[in-house]
Amino acid sequence: MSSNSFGKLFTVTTFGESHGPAIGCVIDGCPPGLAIAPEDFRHDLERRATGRSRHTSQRHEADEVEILSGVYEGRTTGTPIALLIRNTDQRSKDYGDIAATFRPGHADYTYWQKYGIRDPRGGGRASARETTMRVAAAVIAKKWLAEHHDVRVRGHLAQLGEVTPRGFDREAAEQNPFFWPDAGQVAELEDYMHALRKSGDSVGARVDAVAEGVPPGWGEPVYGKLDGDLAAAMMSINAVKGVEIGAGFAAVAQRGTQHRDEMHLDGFTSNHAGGILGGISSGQPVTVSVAFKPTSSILVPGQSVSLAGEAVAVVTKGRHDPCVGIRATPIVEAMLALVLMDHALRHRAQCGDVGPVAPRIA
Ligand code: EPS
Repeated sequence: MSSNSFGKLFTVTTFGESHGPAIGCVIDGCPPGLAIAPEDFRHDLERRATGRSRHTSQRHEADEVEILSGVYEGRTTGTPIALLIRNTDQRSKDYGDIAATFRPGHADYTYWQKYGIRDPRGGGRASARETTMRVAAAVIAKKWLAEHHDVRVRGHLAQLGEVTPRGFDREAAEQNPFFWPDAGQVAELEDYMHALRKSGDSVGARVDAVAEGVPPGWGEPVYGKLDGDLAAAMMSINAVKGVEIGAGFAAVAQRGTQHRDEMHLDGFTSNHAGGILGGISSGQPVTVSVAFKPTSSILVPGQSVSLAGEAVAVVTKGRHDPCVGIRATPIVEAMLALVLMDHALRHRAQCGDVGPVAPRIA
């Protein structure tokens, strides 16, 4: 069974390939009565889109959302919500060479080994184009979480190659094409990306996201841990090679006296746990950090093999991202919102009768 669905009570199934006629998703389990309109999707889809800055792939899609079902007179009805976005700017000829070989570092080889067939145009379903529908589905989740729990999800680019922010201003992150939290470094990043593009190479990135307002109790311990589902959700994003919750790998060198978040009636003294203890939200901000590998589609020749089993040097031309992490902030936010939405419904289903439990410290 091929798994293209995500979530247990708020389920999202995405479909479509990068150069097919359209991409889409079906959301099942959305509570009724939520006001949703096509224009609600515009902001986040624009934040994710290619072709909006010179630092990303120059593919330019309108990304107009068609709501095909599940919404009546502007409100969700509780029935499946189907969203569709038509592809309008495919350039399949760019992938002619790729059909006969495998880009090192890309999913070309593994898709071929698994299915014995692949749609090479635009990387088929392995293309980052697929993330468009995750962002669209999360628009609904973000809205419901904000209206019912005052939960807000925000992310930023925390590292670009070897460059890290000198300062931190979350509002600044929304004012530049990098989602970078230090306005004073944007020019430096632009120079960095200019040099990278000229080199024909690519670079990795780190994206951090936080969900504020998450009440304690979300997450199902042992095999339904909130952090376990968050890690799986982030690993499902194209090019992700690592996920940290809270202190993450820094916890290795911490002492218990440092890592534990001591508790007082007015709150915790720190948040090394990233808002999750024992797989269940603590009421602190839920924090996640995601590592993106450098894009595989690059102009620098790489050693590979052809479908015919010959040694070849692969050079990938066309429209690609020198760093997929630059547009990944809204995608990481989306997966964080989708996991929280699913667990909010799961917690309500099982523990909806459990009111606030004293003492409540965060
Ligand atoms: C992308 C769509 C892709 C690329 C890019 C991002 O279009 P295509 O499938 O035609 O290549 O422009 O994919 C990559 C990450 C890359 O470097 O090739 C998207 O919609 O995010």
